Amino acid sequence: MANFRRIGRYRLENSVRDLLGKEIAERVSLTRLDSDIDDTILAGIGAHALRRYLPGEVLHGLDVFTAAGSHAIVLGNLPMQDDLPATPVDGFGDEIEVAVLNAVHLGLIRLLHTTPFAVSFENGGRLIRNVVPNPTASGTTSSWGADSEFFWHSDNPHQPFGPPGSDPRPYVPQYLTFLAVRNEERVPTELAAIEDVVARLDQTTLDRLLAHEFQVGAPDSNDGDLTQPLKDTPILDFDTDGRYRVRYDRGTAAGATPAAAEALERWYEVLRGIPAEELVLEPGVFMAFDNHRVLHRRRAFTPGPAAAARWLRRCYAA
Ligand SMILES: O=C(O)CCC(=O)C(=O)O
Ligand SMILES: [Fe+2]
Repeated sequence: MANFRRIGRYRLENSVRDLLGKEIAERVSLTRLDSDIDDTILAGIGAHALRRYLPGEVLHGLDVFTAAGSHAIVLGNLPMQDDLPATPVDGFGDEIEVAVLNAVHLGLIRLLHTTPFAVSFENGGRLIRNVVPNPTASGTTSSWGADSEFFWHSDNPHQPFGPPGSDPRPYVPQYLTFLAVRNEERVPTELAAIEDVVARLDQTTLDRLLAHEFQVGAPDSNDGDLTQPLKDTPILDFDTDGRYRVRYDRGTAAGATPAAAEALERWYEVLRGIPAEELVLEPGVFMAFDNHRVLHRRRAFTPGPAAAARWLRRCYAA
């Protein structure tokens, strides 16, 4: 069967990585830059250096990503810091210590022509989510979990889709961006294109998933008392360009009618066999994907020693 997944992949030469790292480290060393207070300044520093050193082909790929409607973009071998702190397994660390990472990450979000944002009901309202094996989240299907599989899902699917050009915060985030810091466990982040799922559904199931007969709740990562489930909503619908988009989390989606529950069961069976991209995000890899048109998954894993455990940095963008 055809495969609809479109992922742009790029990797920097070591010489480019080193020039970029040197310039950004110099620029951020003069002041104390925090991702929650100084995000615009960090983005400016990062974007300037990236525009100066990235090859034209990579700049072009970033430039057209959102307009082209690709599912994801991956850029490897970005500069890291020599003086990386221990993995903040309890969720939060000193953001000032990772200013180089933040300048790279927020600079790339700017080159995508998107705006980074945080939501008040998750991650303590902080801009960057440390995706780490947090011992307090064990047994939960959360980006802080490890021992449970985090099955195919979209992030914050309990929110409605927003009209283009809105304040993104009350809506399903359109883009998820990640900068990988550590992944010695080599745990992949898997991506599946919504078109590949739809192509494998029978017509009855597809019609039912488009009906306003589902309830979709907030994931475990949300501060429970601050969010409400969305009711009488479809799992699938169409964006303003007529493309399918999806809102789903196995743990929080339920059918409100017997037919809807049955369709959700069929959908789950199809997802279990869906073709996917398995991306082991290594240190220095940036990845962004369209959370409206991509489902993602992370399987259960055994974390390495806490200080060097898997560590991705995630930021929503729209
Ligand atoms: O750990 C991963 O690879 C992805 C986790 C996840 O689902 C998320 O951060 O939204
Ligand atoms: Fe997620």
